[in-house]
Amino acid sequence: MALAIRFHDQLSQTSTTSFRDETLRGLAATPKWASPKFFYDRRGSELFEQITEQPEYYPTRTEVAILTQAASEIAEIAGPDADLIEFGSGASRKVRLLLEAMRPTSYLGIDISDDFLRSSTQRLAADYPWLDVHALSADFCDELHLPKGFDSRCPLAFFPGSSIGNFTPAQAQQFLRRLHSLLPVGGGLLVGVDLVKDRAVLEAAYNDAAGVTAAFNLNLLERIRNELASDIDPARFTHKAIFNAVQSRIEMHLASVEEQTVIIEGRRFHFEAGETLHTENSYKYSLESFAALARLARFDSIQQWTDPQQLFSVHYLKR
Ligand code: AVI
Repeated sequence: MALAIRFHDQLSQTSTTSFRDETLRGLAATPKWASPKFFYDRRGSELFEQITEQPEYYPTRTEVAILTQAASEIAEIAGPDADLIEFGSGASRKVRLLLEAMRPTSYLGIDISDDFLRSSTQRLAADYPWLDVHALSADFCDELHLPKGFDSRCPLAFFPGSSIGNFTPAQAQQFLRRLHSLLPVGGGLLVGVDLVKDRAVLEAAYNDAAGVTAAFNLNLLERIRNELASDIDPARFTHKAIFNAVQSRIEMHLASVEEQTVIIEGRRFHFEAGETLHTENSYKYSLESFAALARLARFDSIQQWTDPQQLFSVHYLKR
């Protein structure tokens, strides 16, 4: 019999306020920006799942292939008492490979997308009746506390998908430091990191021919139109994704197709034709540059796995 999921909510009651306040702050800045964490309402989470199935978007299938090969080695390094904590659990598909190899007692999924988290952890609880499943809806960019009732002596934190690349290197280091203090000595962090490569391969991954990434990016404007008092029209913006080689990052933007003024919560924001709203960075690392970043956060790099084409990497870090 599946144990009931224990659902814990740490999303502040102010999450709508923070969407509103951050949106207004980003649009008032020069250049204009928006935080990528607001991509993930239900529609955005669904679109992201579709992105992972696009032929151009290599990270997901490559990481799955790496994890499939490495799962038993990961289980061995983690040890028999390890429990799993997944950050940004989304559809929780990759973690199944680890659950099957490790057979932990407990699993904690953490995600900002509340109802998406509920349905994916419900599926895990149904499929793994031996697993004690916890779900925590939280913004892990904020201060994080493990929920009461999830007691693990030896947790392995899992942060897949190169989500760490959506932080600037300074923010990534800060996030790793916070994880370092959250984990007990001996605790591990398994993190998926996208590798720097040919511009053409990178740009294709963020400009899929089916237009799913474009819809994902534009969905942010749908959210502004639906959740805030706004006349913003997504049809008057286009998706743009380019590789910035100096910063080693893919940048996603929404470019205004014409000169226009939009109203959000009573405030007016002017766009020149072609002016962009910078919506996301996706940093790409080398194996060495990521290991160096992890060392700055006082983690030891225990093992790294990659694919034959060196597209993607998975790092086992230990506290
Ligand atoms: C979630 N994150 C790691 C994805 C990425 O590749 O940076 C988000 C994404 N944005 C556009 N496509 C995918």
